[in-house]
Amino acid sequence: MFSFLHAADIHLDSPLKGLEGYQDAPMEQIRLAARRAFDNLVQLAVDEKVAFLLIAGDLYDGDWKDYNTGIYFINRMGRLRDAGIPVFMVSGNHDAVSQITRSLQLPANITHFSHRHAGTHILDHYGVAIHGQSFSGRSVMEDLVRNYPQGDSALFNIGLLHTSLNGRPGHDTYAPCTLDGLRSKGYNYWALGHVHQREEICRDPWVLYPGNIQGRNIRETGSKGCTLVSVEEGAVVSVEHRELDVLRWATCRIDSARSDRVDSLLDLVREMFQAEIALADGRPLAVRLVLEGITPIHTQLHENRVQLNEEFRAIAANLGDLWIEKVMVNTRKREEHCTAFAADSPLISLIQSIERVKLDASSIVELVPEFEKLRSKLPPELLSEGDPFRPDEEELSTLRQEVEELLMGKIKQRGQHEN
Ligand SMILES: [Mn+2]
Repeated sequence: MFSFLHAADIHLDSPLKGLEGYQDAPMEQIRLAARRAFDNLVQLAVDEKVAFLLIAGDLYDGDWKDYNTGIYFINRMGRLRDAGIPVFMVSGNHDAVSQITRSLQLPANITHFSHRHAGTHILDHYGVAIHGQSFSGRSVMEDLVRNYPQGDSALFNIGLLHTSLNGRPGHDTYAPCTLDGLRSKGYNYWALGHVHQREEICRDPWVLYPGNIQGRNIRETGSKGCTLVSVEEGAVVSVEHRELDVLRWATCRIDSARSDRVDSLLDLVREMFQAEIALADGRPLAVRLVLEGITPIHTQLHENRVQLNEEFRAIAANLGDLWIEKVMVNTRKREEHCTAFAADSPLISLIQSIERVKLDASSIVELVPEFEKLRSKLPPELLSEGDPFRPDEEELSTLRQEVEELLMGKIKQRGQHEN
């Protein structure tokens, strides 16, 4: 009987993007989080006395700024070497061979699979064969699985692979392959990387994304960690998610329909924050607050935004280590705007057309053709995490609400003058 750890998408020392604009962001905590989560991974491997550790790509976020990232990694791998734990890893799109121009000699307990061909390492003591191939460049568009050897039925076979499978929402396509392709190799466990949200694809055989070990921004919410796999007599007997993250990201959605007064909304927010704090189990929290629903206090929420944001921050400060990343007011009002005007008012059709405006990501691009030209000149890694030209539905909806409120306020003022 033995166990092993499967981790992926560690993105060591990934730069903080988009946080510069916030004056109260816990920058140091966020910046150090990936390393501290990685320390937790090393500690877990030692504590669980695992047979080996697998890293399924994107250990690094991109080229090292200096050698410190590599030195740090080597130091932690030395701890595993001293504990007798070997490490097997492949490179992914972020840390492909061509992406990392600096290099350091790795400790002897690390096996880094080649990008030239699929390789196999046998661990005789455990009866395990580990198969893997690294990315050579950022965009590997061929199906790497085809090169992987057939599993040896006398051994427990593991495939280590960085892939988007047949496509995953929110993740770029790299090394596409199919579940049938993976199955055809006759392996017992496919240790995948690339998708940052933990996902069990299949149990026979096991095909799994462990998710990243630490959320890095508001798109990476919830518990983060690695997967601990136990094997007995050549078969997987247990697969467990183990939390490693040191700071938790969460989105709190408040249904404002339940509030007819701002006070009761504040109570709802407090309750939701408390629930998230309980889930985070002592970790500091970074929270996005989204107010939704049809509510009678819609206009109040929009008019008093600045004051309300401070109220939310005060609630957070009172509860503990909770930072509000953003507040999005996405509520709607009960009555139609038109009811404020006589049916024959010339303003009615203007209001109706404002209410009909739909914004989606493609219409934003269409509005300004230069966007696409500008966008195509940006390096792809800038766009992979939150493309400024492709805001998500929620951001667009908030934007639309704000514009509508602004226009309606002006129209109503004007309407009153005319009356
Ligand atoms: Mn990746």
